[in-house]
Amino acid sequence: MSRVVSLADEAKRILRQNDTGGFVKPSPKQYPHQWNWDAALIAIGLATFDVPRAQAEVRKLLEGQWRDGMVPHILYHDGPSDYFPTPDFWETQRSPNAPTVQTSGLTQPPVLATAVRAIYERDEDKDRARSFVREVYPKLLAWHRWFRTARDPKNTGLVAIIHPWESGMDNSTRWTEALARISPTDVPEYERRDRQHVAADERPVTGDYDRFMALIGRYREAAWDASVLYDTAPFYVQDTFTSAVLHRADEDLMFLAELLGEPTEEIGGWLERTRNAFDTRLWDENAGLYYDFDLRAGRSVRENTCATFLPLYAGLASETQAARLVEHLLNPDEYAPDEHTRYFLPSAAKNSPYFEPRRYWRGPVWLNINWLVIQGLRRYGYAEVAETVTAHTLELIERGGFAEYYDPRGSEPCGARDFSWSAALMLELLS
Ligand code: 2M8
Repeated sequence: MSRVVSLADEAKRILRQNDTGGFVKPSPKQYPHQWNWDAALIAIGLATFDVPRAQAEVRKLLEGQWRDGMVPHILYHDGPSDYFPTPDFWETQRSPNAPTVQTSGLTQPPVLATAVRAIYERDEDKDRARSFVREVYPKLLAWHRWFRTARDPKNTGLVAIIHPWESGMDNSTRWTEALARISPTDVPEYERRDRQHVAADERPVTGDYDRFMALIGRYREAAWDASVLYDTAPFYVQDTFTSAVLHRADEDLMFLAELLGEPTEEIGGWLERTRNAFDTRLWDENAGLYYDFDLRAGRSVRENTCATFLPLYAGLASETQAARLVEHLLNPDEYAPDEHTRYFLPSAAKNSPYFEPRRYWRGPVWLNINWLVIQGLRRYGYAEVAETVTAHTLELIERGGFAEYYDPRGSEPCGARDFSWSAALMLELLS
């Protein structure tokens, strides 16, 4: 059997194994519920061999949509498990917008419209494909509108996140300073469970985890009301990553709107405003990098992480900006392999004082990030670099299995194993 066929078979086995029948868990242990961007990325992979199953994954995620349009970050379809936070911890019933199924009170990077377009394009039965788009389109539009009202009420073109978990890159080095300003004194009582299945040095340190919980404590007191949180949330950051993912998803939403003959002016306005804001607020001409903007501190977060490459994926960089980003990517002091690291793409620059090669989002390689960056490099014509990152991605899987993340110094798997988005995105890469 060829190398590619056996990897693909193994990836499908993992997706089937993690399928509860209702949704696909991110991994057999550690993450037993449905997560927002995991579900979208998993659906992209499922669509390569089972379109109806991919559609079902999207429908299941949309069951959790809040009345104000937010699609939440965790859905507890089957009640509590050994995962913490438990469904009750969020106290989301305090909000009049919460849905019937129990969910978290946060959101996550909006890959969903991109996934719906991918499912549409893969589906050979175009009647079925179109009626699926017709069914979910109003829900996608409502979510994208929610981002603009709840997370960018001043209409800057950049959406903010109120918790590191909303970025999906929960423990990124770019949150270090913003988290340090949060007092961990009013931490709600809680018992951490994320180190039952994963080694402690691969998970966030206690001080950071306490702050994650302190933020949840504050937000549930505010009944998860976005207008209150705009003024009071201690963490409020215009995140390059989320805004870039949303911009790309707006492009895909525009495609879906045109397909259905729906109005497109509103989406066109979002696309334009975000494009301008990336240049004026996030691009740093001296550094040649995109930096997040911390609205509470009133300044840029000058941390170099893999998030800086997302404007390539979203088509937000000019040719010149793209060339400068690729210089950073190929610099061995930052991201490229050297005598210390072997694989693309460390999740934080290696020369950051906060870089840690094994700790969750502070240095390890994540395959969803590699996949997003590969799309971006291809979009800007850096085919050879994209090929190199692809080859590294496949080699990591061959050597380390379908892990949640990998130590870039070798190929040692870290975090959870049999990880669904790693399997799903490998299928997409090979297809
Ligand atoms: C990780 O996040 C959860 C909290 O949402 C956790 O650590 O408990 C992150 O990597 C996040 O991006 C991901 O969606 C989730 C499930 O894979 O795990």
